[in-house]
Amino acid sequence: MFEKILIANRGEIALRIQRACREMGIRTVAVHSEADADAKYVKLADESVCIGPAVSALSYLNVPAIISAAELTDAEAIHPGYGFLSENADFAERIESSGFVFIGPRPETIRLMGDKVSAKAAMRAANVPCVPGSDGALPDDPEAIRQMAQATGYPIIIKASGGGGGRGMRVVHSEGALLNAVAMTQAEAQSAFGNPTVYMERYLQTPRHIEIQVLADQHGHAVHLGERDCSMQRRHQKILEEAPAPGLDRALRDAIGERCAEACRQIGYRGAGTFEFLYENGEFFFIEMNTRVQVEHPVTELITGIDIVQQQIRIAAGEPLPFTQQDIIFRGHAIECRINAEHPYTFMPSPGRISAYHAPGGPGIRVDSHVYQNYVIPPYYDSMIGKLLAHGATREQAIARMRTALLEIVVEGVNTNILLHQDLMNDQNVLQGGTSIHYLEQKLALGGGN
Ligand code: MV4
Repeated sequence: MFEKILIANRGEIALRIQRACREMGIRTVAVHSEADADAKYVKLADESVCIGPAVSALSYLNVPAIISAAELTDAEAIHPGYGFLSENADFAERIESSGFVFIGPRPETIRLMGDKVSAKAAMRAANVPCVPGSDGALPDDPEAIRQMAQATGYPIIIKASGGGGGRGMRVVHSEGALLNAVAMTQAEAQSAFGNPTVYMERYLQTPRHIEIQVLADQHGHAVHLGERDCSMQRRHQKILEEAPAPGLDRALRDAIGERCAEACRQIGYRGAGTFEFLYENGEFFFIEMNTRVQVEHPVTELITGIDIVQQQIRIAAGEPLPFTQQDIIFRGHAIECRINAEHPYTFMPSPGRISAYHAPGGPGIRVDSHVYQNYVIPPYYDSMIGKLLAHGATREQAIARMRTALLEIVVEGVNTNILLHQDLMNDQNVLQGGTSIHYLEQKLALGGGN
């Protein structure tokens, strides 16, 4: 096992990784920007290195500075967390060519999944069900595009191969708008991603966003840890996640989960990963794969009892998975509320000093956060200041516990979305479960009430 890991991230996930390391007896190196120098999680690490000024491009995205910090501190492996450089194949490659271990998939796998056309092709080849469409890059011939759209059936969606996470997409409702939409998406893709390649899919109108968590070791073993329902989102920012997905048939979950695990074996996947699906009328359609640990991973940890970050580290160190699929038992229900420093209904970010802070507790409650009273939220990074999770024997119990925790939690001095979460935990449609990806935006457009 590694003796020392460098954590190339900040905030709650830097603390989360540090906790996993400490539990395993691994020393940690925190790298931080000038804006994060005084954060308690930085002081809590065994060593810390300032890697640049506040702006991310010069610090958390500064590859030479991070590799220098690993050399300086004699770290053996680098954990990238989520966001920042976590899905940057060049970063993973530079780490490995500098003699360190990247805690994540092989660079070629990151590259394969970063290109959405090649990701879909690989998944289709591995028998993972995909959204019907062009099955590859769109051709140049306008007539061929027209026929493809006709065969796919309107409405369709044009997506940039270099995009993902909601960037570079355009819905087309009829043939008259087709060729212009393709040209516009290509032009945007070229300027945003340096790659004009676009592809076509049937547009699903009211799907849910359900994702499958997987773990794969370097010895050909892979398992799935079930699904998470992440449909509650606004502008591609998830706000609440839960597992299991309400109303999803257990046999269907096992079947799609096993397809994902088998796909991992086929492509030689390594580490933790997430298969993103759209789910509509009882059918799963693969859209993208994420090759990092996700914000919402604790929801899965709560229902499986498996520490996903520890498993990432063990896999990177070459250990075999310590369990098989049959050993994985799903217990109860878990919900996560992302706590953001922002206005609950306008979503305007609200950085600044947290003047009063009280973390909730009690049975089934977990708080993943790096903040504390008098912590100053810097204005340079995203507005998530922590995650509040509730686990219960049933969905009803998890919700009741979450409702209680949302009444206990105190975060003063900045605006937060706690009120929105309180509202959601009393919303009849949320209580029923199974709302689509459009639910929150529709609810907010109606004025936020029930
Ligand atoms: C779609 C779709 C409907 N049909 N693809 C948005 C994020 C990116 N990962 C894929 N996205 C979508 N792809 C087809 N064929 C609807 C979305 C979508 C969405 C997906 C997941 C979560 C939130 C979303 C919000 C708007 C649109």
